[in-house]
Amino acid sequence: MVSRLILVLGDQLSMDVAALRKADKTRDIVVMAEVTDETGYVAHHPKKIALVLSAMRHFAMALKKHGWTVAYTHLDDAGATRSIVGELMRRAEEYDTTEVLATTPGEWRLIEALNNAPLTLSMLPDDRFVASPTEFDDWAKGRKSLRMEYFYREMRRKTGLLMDDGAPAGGKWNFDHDNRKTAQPDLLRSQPMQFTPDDVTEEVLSLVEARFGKNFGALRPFHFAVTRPDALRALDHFARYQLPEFGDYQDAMLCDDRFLNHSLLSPYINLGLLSPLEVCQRVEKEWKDGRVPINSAEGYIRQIIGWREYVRGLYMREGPEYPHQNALNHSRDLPWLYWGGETRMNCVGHAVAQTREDGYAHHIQRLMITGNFALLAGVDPHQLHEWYLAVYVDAYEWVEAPNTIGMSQWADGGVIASKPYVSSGSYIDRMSDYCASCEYSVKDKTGENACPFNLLYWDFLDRHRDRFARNPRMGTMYATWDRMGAERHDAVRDGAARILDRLDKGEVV
Ligand code: FAD
Ligand code: DLZ
Ligand code: SF4
Repeated sequence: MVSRLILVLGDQLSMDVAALRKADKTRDIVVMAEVTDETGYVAHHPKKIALVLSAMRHFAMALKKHGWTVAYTHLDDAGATRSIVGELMRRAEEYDTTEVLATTPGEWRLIEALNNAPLTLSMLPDDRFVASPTEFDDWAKGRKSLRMEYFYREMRRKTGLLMDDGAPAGGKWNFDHDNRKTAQPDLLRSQPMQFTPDDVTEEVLSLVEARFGKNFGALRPFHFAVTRPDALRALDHFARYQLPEFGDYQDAMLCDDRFLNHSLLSPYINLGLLSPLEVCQRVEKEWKDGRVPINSAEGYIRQIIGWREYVRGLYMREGPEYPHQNALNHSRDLPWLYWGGETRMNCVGHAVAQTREDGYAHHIQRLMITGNFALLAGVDPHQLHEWYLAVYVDAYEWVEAPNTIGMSQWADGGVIASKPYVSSGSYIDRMSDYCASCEYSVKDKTGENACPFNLLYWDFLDRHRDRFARNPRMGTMYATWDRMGAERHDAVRDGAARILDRLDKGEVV
């Protein structure tokens, strides 16, 4: 019988991925390829490239151990092409077959490239997700608004997670109300598990250093898991030591604790090393066994079968043009401070420094610090999208674009977020300890020393009054603004213009 080529992409590293389940070890060839189109479609953080390539190499070794024939292309192989399709064509010639079995890629870019390739392609649904794109579309059809909360309830019913005889465990679907505690620095708080690079990873680190050392981000130290057994250890560590207080501190930020109780599991789930359902089942078990309170278990499970599934469904539904949306017509260039340029804003400085060093920032830092600032400053959402796609080790367009374009920048005109996620400095002050050591004063609403978030927040609302004043969730904000009076309005507008002018001139803000 003729061999088929079984494509396994760098974020499909699961023995259970659809194309491998359908393949035949005795005759098929697994194709895996490190290619410059993938390592270079944005200037990825060096840690992200190292993580993907090392995890790919380890996965190929595991496949071989399980008896598969693997045609693996290393980035530096002589004769290698630039692209996934190029490598499939090369292997097709080598193995004298044009038949390819693939699991649907996460991104439209690659789906389209594969569909246009002169190959006999079968593209199987990526069933690592709880909901298929069709299920999401069925849920979305005919709804006026696509609120995550209602989709999440469907996912709870479908998976049976945290369900009690058809009703939500604990009597409520959502315990977010209990999840807004501020955190204190705590030396005893457990941090995500770290791993020491083995020889394979060291070889990848040298390659990445030589080829991508100039990209934004520190390559070393490198402590990520690159195999499924290690990713399972990271999950176990999180479930035992960090999960119990995950809910309480989900929205908190601290200068000296970059991770708080966040799991740092997104890189492993997105690569395929962990399945989203097994992660949720483990979390549910911790709650069932009485080791974890319901607000933490529910809060965590909601992030995965709620937000993660929802953004994926939305990305597939909205199509390839979604990352180009710009409902507010924002056009400011991404300020240099996002690439590590000097800033006096302690919160942004911390979020960016940590992004550079770790390739990681947690959700509230992404949404309410870097995202919030960009939205208030009117940054071009596509430039910001490319930044998020590049700088985080867990970034793939299917999950990053809805979070950036939709949730964070309101650039999709409100498909995801019923109102823009904007805040003044007081929210940041309440949820973090950044303001206490900032050069700006969060208490000052106007003047040279006023927190830029304070100035830009009111200026943003003022600039977009036509769009948002009638939004029922924003009425009180506009009423507050209106009560401030003309003199304060002028001071806010002048102060905001000063900040924006400095950004445009590349001066320190
Ligand atoms: P935890 O706080 O421990 O959360 C648990 C898990 O829930 C995560 O591992 C993740 O799988 C899932 N999750 C949580 N929130 C979301 C969400 N909003 N969307 C999808 N999944 C979620 N997440 C990515 O995986 N890749 C991205 O490229 C990405 N880009 C983002 C860009 C912006 C502007 C924003 C606001 C959020 C983005 N997120 C992204 C979502 C979220 O910030 C990360 O999933 C989370 O910070 C990962 O860290 P963690 O594993 O410690 O998360
Ligand atoms: C992110 C990434 C990188 C950096 N490199 C590769 C690679 O060399 N080969 C590969 O197959 N995949 C890589 N990936 C992951 C892909 O970009 C990912 O599969 C698509 O973005 C679809 O989600
Ligand atoms: Fe950020 Fe403003 Fe607080 Fe400074 S004062 S840390 S700029 S919110």
